This record gives sequence, structure tokens and C-alpha cells, in this order.
Amino acid sequence: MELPEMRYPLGRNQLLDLYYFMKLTRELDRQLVRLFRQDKVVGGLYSSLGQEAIAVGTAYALEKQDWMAPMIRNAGSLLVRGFQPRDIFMQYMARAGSPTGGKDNTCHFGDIHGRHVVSPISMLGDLIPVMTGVAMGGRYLGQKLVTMTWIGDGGTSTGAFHEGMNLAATQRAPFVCIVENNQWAYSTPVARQAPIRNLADRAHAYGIASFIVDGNDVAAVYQTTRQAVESARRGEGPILIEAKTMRMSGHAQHDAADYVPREMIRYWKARDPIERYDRWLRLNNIWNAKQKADMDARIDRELKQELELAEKSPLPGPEQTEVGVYCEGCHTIEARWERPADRVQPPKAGVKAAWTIADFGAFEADAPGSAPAASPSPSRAAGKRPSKRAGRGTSRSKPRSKPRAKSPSKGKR
Ligand SMILES: Cc1ncc(C[n+]2csc(CCOP(=O)(O)OP(=O)(O)O)c2C)c(N)n1
Ligand SMILES: [Mg+2]
Repeated sequence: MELPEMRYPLGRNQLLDLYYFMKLTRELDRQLVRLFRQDKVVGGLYSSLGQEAIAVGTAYALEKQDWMAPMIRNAGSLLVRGFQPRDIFMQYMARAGSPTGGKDNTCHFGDIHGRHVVSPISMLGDLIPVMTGVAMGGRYLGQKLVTMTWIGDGGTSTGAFHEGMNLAATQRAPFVCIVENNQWAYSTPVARQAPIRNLADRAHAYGIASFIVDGNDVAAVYQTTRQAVESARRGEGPILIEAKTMRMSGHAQHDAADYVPREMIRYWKARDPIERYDRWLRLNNIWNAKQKADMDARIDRELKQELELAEKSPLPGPEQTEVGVYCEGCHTIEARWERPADRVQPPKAGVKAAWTIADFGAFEADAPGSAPAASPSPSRAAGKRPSKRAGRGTSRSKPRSKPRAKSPSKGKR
């Protein structure tokens, strides 16, 4: 049987990878719930139950040189990026062997030098300007990298989100923002959060492109994100993707989510991303029941070993509390000038970025008689946007190709 047409075709191993990482995330989640009930988790436990397709499908669309900054429901993205389940187990149990040495919990860790992962920031929205800055830095160094972060429906109401998106848009930063619309921000439903049906519509305010994707369809999530990543890499500016899904458990383990209507849960349970993808793989003859069972058994085995390893790691000694709080020579903090320092400091700081974008910053007024717009470059603003072809399960809200400067209306002030 032929696979459905895909803009970015995936081989069998890659298709199975998507299942592997989603199922690994779910089983990891399940194990963590057990550990929480055994009182082995230090602090809160945040689940990505029902949202695995987003974490996995989006991170899978990034290249090695790209950068990401996950949030609490992105354990799947960390696994795709090469972290091991033991890292997450140990992190939640605050063990000495965890990426933060037991000093922080949840998914609050990163790896700047190796995997290009910026650690989460708890203050919702703040990762948007940070990842915009990383994108601008990458462009400046000519690295052709794309940056990505995730934010919830509730997080899109913060000032930092709007400020960050506006900065990304005006800088045409190679940045992809994934809005995980899981219907709830703690106990606040989306309708009480924003008076718009699609959070992707927020992109109009910044004059950037956006997609809406079925967040429970991992293939669609991958295709759509890949399209956005390629577009951002070409220098066509940031893109916002709204992935619609459902938070299938409480905000965290302490929240029984009694306020969520049961029929809502039933509706989304019937659209479970992992079961859906398994059906799709069978329908397309990618695998059969036996091969699936083998994969599930492999995941169980691996997780068991990972958990054993994590449980063997001790809690950090009390003397560790004062280690690494301030840098006392443990890091060499100095700028890594990848271009000669005298070229990037005044008076020569205006040196052209190594990766230039033809019409960057050239927005101009298009209404006849309007005041001339300030424009750092003489070229016209014909900012290319992503092609009209969207991925499976995707719809796209069209940005205004040329943000307009309003002409002063006569007689009105
Ligand atoms: C600026 C800011 N305000 C409030 C909080 C507290 N807080 C943490 S998570 C959360 C709800 C987030 O909802 P949403 O963005 O939809 O993400 P979800 O939990 O659904 O993934 C809130 C209010 C915070 N961390 N940062
Ligand atoms: Mg939410």
C-alpha cells in the first residue's frame, strides 16, 4: 500500500521513531505517577498525557544545529533530543546524578553546549524573547539555525508572550513558536482566557504566518512543523503554530481536575494520539500487531533499566547545597567571539550579519500619500511567506503580506 502523500516523506524507521518516542513519553509518565504515589518525587509532577504527539512531532522536525527550550509538558521533546529517561526520573526524584545534581526538579534542565537545549523558565512567556535572541544570535553568526519553544494557551495571555512575538516578528527571527492549546490553563478554559476561537489568530497582530494543526495527529504535527522550520530557516520570519489538543489529566498530580466536564475527556480519549497513530501505521502496512507488541515490550524493558539506574543514584549530600550557587571559578565566563571582536564592537558593530536576508526590515507604507516609513534598507518589502501547501490535518491563517502603515485620517484625531 502506498503511504499518503507527505510533503516531507519519512522512512519506515523514522515513522516508527515517532511511535517509539510518544509511547516512551507515556510510559515514563505512568512510571512517574507511581513514583509520586510512593512519595519518591520531590515537588510537583506535570504530565504530558494526551499531548505526546506535539512534543515529539515538533522536536522531530528540528535539525541538530537548531535550538529548543522545552516547557513542563515537553518530556517527549527532551527524549527526541537525546536525553535519557533516567535524566527525567532522577530530575523528578532530585537525585545527585540528575542533570541539575538534584538542585531543581521537573524538566527544568538544559544542555547549552551539547544538545542546544535552553532550560525552561517558569515565568510563562519569557522563553519567547529568549529564543528570539538565540535565533538572532544564530543568524548573526551565520549558523542558519532555527529556534523553537512551546507555550500553553494560558501562556499566550502574558505580556512577555506578546512582547517576545513582536520582537521576533520585527526582527524576522528564525523562530518557531508552538502554542499547545490543551483547552485549559489550570482551571481556566480557553474561552475565559481569550475572546478568539483560534489562538493562531494572534499571529495577525504581529504580521507573521501561522498554522493550525491537529495536535493529536503526530504525522500532521511533524509535517506542519517541518514546513514552518524550513520557512524560518530560509529567512521568511517567525511562525506560530497552534496545536489543538487536550490536557488529559490535572494541571499537575495534586489537581484532580474535577472542573473538567467528563464528556470533554471522553471526546478526546477517542482521539488518543498514540492509539490513532498505531491504527495509521497498521492501515499503511508499516507494522502489524506482533511488531507493535515487540516495540512496546522493548520500551518496558528499557524503562525498567532506566528506573533501576535512577533509583541507584543517591540524594545529593547536604554539602552540595552551597556548591554551584555562585560561580567561583567553576565556569569560564567569557564571550566566544566567533568573528573578530573588533568587527562586532563599536565603532564597527554595524558590520553586516553573515546570514543576510534580502528585504529584512524593509516594511513600508503602501497607501498612496501616506508618510514615508522608516526603513533601514532601501529594498521593497516583498517578504516571502511559506508556500500555500500545508501539511496533513493543517489549516493556515494567512498573514498580511505587507504590514501597512495607516495614513492619517483627515479631520479625525
Ligand atoms: C507569568 C506566570 N504567571 C502565572 C504562572 C503560574 N502558572 C504556572 S502554569 C499555569 C497555567 C498555564 O496554563 P497554560 O499556559 O495553558 O499551560 P498548560 O498548563 O495547560 O500546559 C500558571 C497560571 C507562571 N508560571 N508564570
Ligand atoms: Mg493550557
